[in-house]
Amino acid sequence: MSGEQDVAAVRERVEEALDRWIPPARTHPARLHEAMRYSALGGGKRVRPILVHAGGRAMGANPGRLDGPACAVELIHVYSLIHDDLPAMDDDDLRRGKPTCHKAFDEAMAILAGDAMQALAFQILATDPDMIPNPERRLRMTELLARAAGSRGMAGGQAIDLAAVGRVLDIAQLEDMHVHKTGALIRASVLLGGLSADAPDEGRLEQLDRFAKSVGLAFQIRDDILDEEGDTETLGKAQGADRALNKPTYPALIGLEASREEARALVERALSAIEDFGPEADLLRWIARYIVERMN
Ligand code: GRG
Repeated sequence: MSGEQDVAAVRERVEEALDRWIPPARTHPARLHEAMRYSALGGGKRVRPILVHAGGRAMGANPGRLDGPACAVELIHVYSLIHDDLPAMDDDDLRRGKPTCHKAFDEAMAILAGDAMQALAFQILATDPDMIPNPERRLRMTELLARAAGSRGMAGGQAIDLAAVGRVLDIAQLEDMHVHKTGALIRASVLLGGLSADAPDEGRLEQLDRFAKSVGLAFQIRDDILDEEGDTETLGKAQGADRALNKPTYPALIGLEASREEARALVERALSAIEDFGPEADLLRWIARYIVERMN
């Protein structure tokens, strides 16, 4: 099976699992369930669920145990996108190629859909009958996801981001923002996979964590590069560069070519963290490369 087919199969099983976990659109309260399904189903690259499956496979976990944690991280991610798109935050009209949740529904429903998704993520970790049954392990996984999503993780990263508006950040401050805002959930994804194995070796989990830290930052740098290229394409070179200077990004701070080089170097560092893993880590290797080469 090629990397693309492998990833397509993971996407499909996660999509089906999300469809089962999110209540049907016509069930009470229907409008909220519609909003949740609208935002969570049929879109997105599903990078975090793929990382759960890839991390789990690298540690020998049964794939059936991975769909629950994969859905849980994707729900946290989608909730963050819905809230990030609100007028109080980024005020975006489009997400995943369609109107944002608050545009398709309304602001109140978008807030509630995000809230309910966050709750559902933890409901899955607490109740999924297919996940690893060991209660201590499940508690550890729950704590891991809660910390990654919370004030010292993703939500904290968003607060750092909001505080940075209109200020000039140096590279260390920019990295600190990304480590929290996107890096924490990416790290948690790989580890939730690894923790789903029967008896995961702590040393190997540590290697997975080093892999995920580098991949998380590379993901963000690639995101900044894609933004910069998009801005330059749509606004023209001078305006694109102007706009980039107003928001803290890697290309704005160190330039496009140095950003590309940094993303490549981070992926190499990620790959070297797991170099003694066998072919069971090939999906992890594939997704690391995909993250720096992706075009959306
Ligand atoms: C509102 C608590 C709260 C947090 C928001 C992650 C985040 C924090 C906001 C997302 C805004 C954003 C554009 C961040 C840059 C990187 C990123 C997370 C992009 C979107 O993730 P992808 O590319 O999206 O994985 P898809 O749609 O493919 O899932």
